[in-house]
Amino acid sequence: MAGQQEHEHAHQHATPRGTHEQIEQLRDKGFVVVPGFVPGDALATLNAVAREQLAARAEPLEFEADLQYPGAPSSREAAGGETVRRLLDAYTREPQFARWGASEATGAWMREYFGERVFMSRAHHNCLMTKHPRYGSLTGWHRDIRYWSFGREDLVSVWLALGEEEVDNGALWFVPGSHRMDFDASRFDEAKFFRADLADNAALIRTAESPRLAPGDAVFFHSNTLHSAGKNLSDNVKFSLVFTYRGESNPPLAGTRSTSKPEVELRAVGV
Ligand SMILES: O=C(O)CCC(=O)C(=O)O
Repeated sequence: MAGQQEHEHAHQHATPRGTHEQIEQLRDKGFVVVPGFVPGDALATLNAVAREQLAARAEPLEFEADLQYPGAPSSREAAGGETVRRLLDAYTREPQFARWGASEATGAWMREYFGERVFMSRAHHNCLMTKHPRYGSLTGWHRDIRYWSFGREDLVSVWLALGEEEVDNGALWFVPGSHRMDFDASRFDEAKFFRADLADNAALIRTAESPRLAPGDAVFFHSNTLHSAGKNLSDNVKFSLVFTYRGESNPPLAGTRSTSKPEVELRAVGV
């Protein structure tokens, strides 16, 4: 029975092999899993570096207590108050992280998606996300576009799973096709979370999928795709490396937080 479920699960999230087909899936569903995106050796290095970085607790850091999402410690002084949620600015923090933030494979994929030069935004994501057992919080339904100000709502994030990600350790959930839906502002709360208490929203949320990620898998998702994540009920910290990209013709709006850090161009080899 377990085998059968696994088969159905795998089938449900079957990923086309080629970039072109993966892009079509992203355009259609708002997310696509790319299995084995980080090969074994690089994955072992990233895992070692991620653990070193967490142990060193070098700034800039974001704490669970800062955000106060459901399940977070009530303050930095409370039990678990020092639980890290994000090790920020992954790109400048560690060369191995930078290598994956600006990898050749990601650059090629994004240039095909955007059809023009590609830049990584360092203003949000650009982080190592850690989800801790016990004090790691759950994240309500939202679109990541709330974090940014760009001319067009068309950015793509890449979430690299350094370990296994599944429902029980706080994996992401996505609402298929939600990046193409228009929602009235009243469907969101003041913090731009999608209100799960509204019947229409709840019906949509029931269609969500949580793709299981194996270590080294990546999930690419659109900045308008509704997504959420649960708590980590396992005994181990979950590590994910997350970066976001935009096309040349869609720069951040002047005077906004999205311009706060220089971006990184992902150049084609030899250019
Ligand atoms: O891992 C989580 O709790 C969700 C993270 C997320 O959705 C985000 O950072 O936008």
